[in-house]
Amino acid sequence: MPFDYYGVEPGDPEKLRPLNGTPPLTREEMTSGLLKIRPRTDGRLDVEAPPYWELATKPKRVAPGHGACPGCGIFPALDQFLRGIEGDVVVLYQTGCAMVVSTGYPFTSHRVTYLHNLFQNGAAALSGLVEVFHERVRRGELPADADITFLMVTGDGGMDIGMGAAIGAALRVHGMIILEYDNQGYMNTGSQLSYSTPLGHMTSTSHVGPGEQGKAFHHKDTPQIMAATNIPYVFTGVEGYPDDLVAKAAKAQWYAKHLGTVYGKVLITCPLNWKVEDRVGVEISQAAVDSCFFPLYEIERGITRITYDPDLIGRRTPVADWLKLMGKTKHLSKSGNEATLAAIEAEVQRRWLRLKAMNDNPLL
Ligand SMILES: Cc1ncc(C[n+]2csc(CCOP(=O)(O)OP(=O)(O)O)c2C)c(N)n1
Ligand code: SF4
Repeated sequence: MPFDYYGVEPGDPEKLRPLNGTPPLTREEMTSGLLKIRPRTDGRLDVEAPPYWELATKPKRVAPGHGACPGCGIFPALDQFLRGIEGDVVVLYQTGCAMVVSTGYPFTSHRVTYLHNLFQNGAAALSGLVEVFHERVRRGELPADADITFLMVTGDGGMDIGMGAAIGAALRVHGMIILEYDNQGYMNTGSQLSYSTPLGHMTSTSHVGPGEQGKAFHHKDTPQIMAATNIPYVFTGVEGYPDDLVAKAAKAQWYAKHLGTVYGKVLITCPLNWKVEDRVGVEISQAAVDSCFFPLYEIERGITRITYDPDLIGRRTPVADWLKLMGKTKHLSKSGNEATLAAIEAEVQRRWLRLKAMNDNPLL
């Protein structure tokens, strides 16, 4: 009898069927030909992308009809990102809402090759797959023109528990993209705090009441952690600014294919646990950017560039305006919480000024 773990069921491939009758996508269907990348003399890239609406005809790699809550920001943001990626994609999802709601056997929402892995070692597993792929091409076991982009999708909790594996993949320079959707908590298991939950935010493990005012310490700066591994490309994005996200996806694909690991963090809205209406996700993500809580920028071959500067276009808003939009942070506008609000504002401004300095100085 072949060795296997107790309780593993192989499943019946005959039973596995796509949601809504949406069949797997072909490489041709996933290639728009509308995105142009040109390497510059300084080694960085120029991207020529059409307006976002022109990419609307590109089919969705994740079929509609999955079980995410109404208004969940994960799949709109993921869809925007994937519209900037051309051709064949293999995706690995770490455990979390995105995986759970899209893979209820015998259904699948994934119209491309999909893997699920243990929560904490997705980056290790996918980096192994990347190497297997290149080795099999080298041996002639796969066609010489086989061309696949490898993408790992993870929540912010996955980037806590899987941080070591993600840094390991980055240090080994595997050609793959790690895309973190940040909903500021471990939502699939009941909205526990993650290290990306900001100061003062309410979660099921950072309460609001007489003895506690939400999370007691600031959120970790994951893009800066990943940038410190010297990977060729790091970026941030939100659903509310799709042209920015698509251009970054195109760069991410080029770097993952030619130079090594890419990391991107996309802030998304979780209506259920942020206690907001289903329809306000875009507005909230834009407010997070305009208040400089979540700046849009990239670090390309070590050079930081702010890709959207609300100060320069007169759109800068107070952080308090963003916090007022969410049930989980409404308490911060009430009397008694002034010190926490001031601490959030001070930290947002400190990180923003540091980013501006990095934008202005290629040595930083
Ligand atoms: C090693 C391990 N620890 C804990 C869990 C339980 N667990 C499953 S999903 C999840 C939270 C995931 O959070 P995140 O990555 O932020 O994704 P989200 O649910 O917010 O989409 C946890 C703790 C697990 N599956 N494996
Ligand atoms: S709990 Fe939040 S992140 Fe998870 S599916 Fe619902 S809205 Fe999306």
